[in-house]
Amino acid sequence: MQERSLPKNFVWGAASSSFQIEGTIPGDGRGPSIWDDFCAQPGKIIDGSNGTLACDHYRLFRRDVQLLADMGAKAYRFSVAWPRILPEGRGASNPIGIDFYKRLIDELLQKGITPWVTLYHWDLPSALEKQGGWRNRDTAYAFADYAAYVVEQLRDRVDHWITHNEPWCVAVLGHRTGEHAPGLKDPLAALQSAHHVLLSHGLAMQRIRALAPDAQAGITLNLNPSYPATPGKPEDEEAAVLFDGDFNRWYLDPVFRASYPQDMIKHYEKQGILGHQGWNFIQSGDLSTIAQPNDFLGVNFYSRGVMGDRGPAEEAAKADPLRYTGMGWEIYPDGLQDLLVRLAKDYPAKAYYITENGAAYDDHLTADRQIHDPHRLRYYALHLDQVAQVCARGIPLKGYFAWSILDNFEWAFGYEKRFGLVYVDYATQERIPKASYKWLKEVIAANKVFDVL
Ligand code: IFM
Repeated sequence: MQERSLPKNFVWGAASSSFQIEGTIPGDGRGPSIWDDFCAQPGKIIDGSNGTLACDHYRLFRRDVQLLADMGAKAYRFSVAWPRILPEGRGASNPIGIDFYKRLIDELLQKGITPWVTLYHWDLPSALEKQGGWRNRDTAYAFADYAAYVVEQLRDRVDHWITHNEPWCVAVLGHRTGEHAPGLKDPLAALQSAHHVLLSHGLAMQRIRALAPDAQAGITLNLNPSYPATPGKPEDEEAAVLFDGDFNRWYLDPVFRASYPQDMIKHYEKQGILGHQGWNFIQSGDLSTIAQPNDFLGVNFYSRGVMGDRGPAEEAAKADPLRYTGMGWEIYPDGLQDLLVRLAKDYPAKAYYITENGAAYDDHLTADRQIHDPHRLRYYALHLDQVAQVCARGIPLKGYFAWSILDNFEWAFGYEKRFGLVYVDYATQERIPKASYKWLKEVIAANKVFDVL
């Protein structure tokens, strides 16, 4: 790997989300979310855990901001918990909740770290789920009102807004496969939810523009470039187009082109999942609402999809930490460059930011309480090498947020999967910066990616 510089003013940061790190302290006015409810259902979270304490960031945030500052982070991407702000999802607000974010942001600003606020990272207020959650169009309007309230409260401190994190996960993992809250296995509910989340993005963008005209605002999508296992083999090629449609284009097209992809409309129709009301949940004018001009697209990149049979050798390779992460996700750094080249061509944006990228691996504390995480460090190095190459091609990739600053609650995997640059000893809440953190700190200081292998 050759040494490569990043552009001047490149935004280096790390990311987190509310439910994954904050903890839910009784008596602070926060209402329950669908993730509290999901965790309470036996068998949903692999280690039976929940978000009650998580990283106790709600109380320890100053320590965590110091860790970001020590690493040299220029920006921190975190999410606001909707049920902390509006415990019932709409109506009365909770001043203790908004005050928490004001204190967090003040701490960041004092340390010269720019806050990037995600308005929705999956913790929907339970009260709204009782009314149909994202299947219900009203939730899109409730989200826009919540977003406007948060922007009003924080616009004196915040200039970077992300409406949603990974609508694909909300729709598909939450409503089609049931792996995430609210745990439905209903493909029609997934399509409805995807549409209402996208609609709520557009509605919230309008409110952000009105309230904070000088702020930068956009959405974060998790994108997974797809490849045929055997290039040229028609079934694999077709499957790759379908995967791309379901995973990427279903979200990119409405946001950038005010339309849903025709081939996917036909595909879902052929699957017979639409019911007698057909596409009625998409109302006239929705797509132009969704396609608000964005200042940037946030891209969460972890891996790629390969469609078709890759043979038995590939199955065996899953145990190889140089080829697969601890999540069983293939390490394919070239995919990051392929993806950004494709985005720049098909979905041109003023700016792109990698708003998440990182890897879970099993970490082991040494006797002197260190974490040597060579595989995670290698993952970062290989991906940052691609980031530098993308920038060198003149594509406006303007920043990179590592996922995540801390080990945290990895949804259905509970605390078993560690994505942090900083190890969290959950028994004591001690924070231990890993070798990858120390390496990234040097990279940020040099504004250069260099070899570590
Ligand atoms: O932990 C998640 C995060 O909440 C959303 N993007 C992917 C990460 C790793 O799975």
